[in-house]
Amino acid sequence: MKLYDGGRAPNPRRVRVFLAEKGIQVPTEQVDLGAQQHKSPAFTGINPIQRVPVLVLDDGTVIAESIAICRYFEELKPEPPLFGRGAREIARIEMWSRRAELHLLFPVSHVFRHTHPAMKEMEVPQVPAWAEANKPRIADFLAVLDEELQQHPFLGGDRYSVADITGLVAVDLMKPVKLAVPDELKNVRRWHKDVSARPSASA
Ligand SMILES: N[C@@H](CCC(=O)N[C@@H](CS)C(=O)NCC(=O)O)C(=O)O
Repeated sequence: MKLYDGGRAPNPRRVRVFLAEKGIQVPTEQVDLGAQQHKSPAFTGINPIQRVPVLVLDDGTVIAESIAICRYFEELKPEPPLFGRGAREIARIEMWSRRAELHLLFPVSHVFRHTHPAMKEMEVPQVPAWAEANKPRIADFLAVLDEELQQHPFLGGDRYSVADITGLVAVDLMKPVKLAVPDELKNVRRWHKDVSARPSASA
């Protein structure tokens, strides 16, 4: 199999952190997004959506979408269970995973894609007003997250999970667009420190 990776980009990082937590190594090929390699005919043949990450299995099966790739590896190697165990935990992790994507990673990505000079070629047109519209959504969600993290150490409960990976990547993407977790959100700050200290965070 081969994982088409994308350097510092947030979605490929989600998969790398997941693999590091699982202790799985996968042959990897870097796709140079800055050079628009993901728009080449060769890569478009693999993923017509022209996005990374993409996993190609030995039989040629193509699996795109970060969470789909993570789910594939969860099935291959269930330990540690990063999507949870049992109906209750699986559902709660799924809930926070979706919330972390829809209400944090996506809005932060919109801010990044619509304001950062590095995204000029990729996000056409950049709409700075859309970035501005997303900023309060990020603040609102972080406040909700802070309440949750008062009750539990991790997004999905007592166990580190794929929801924390999405949350970590999203909060880290706030830095290049000069957004920060407010000081008063002590629980989010504590959680971010904890998940950043895991060896997988540098994957
Ligand atoms: N929903 C996809 C998103 C993939 C995605 O947007 N990847 C970005 C890098 S983080 C990309 O390939 N961007 C290239 C572009 O926007 O042209 C996933 O979860 O993997």
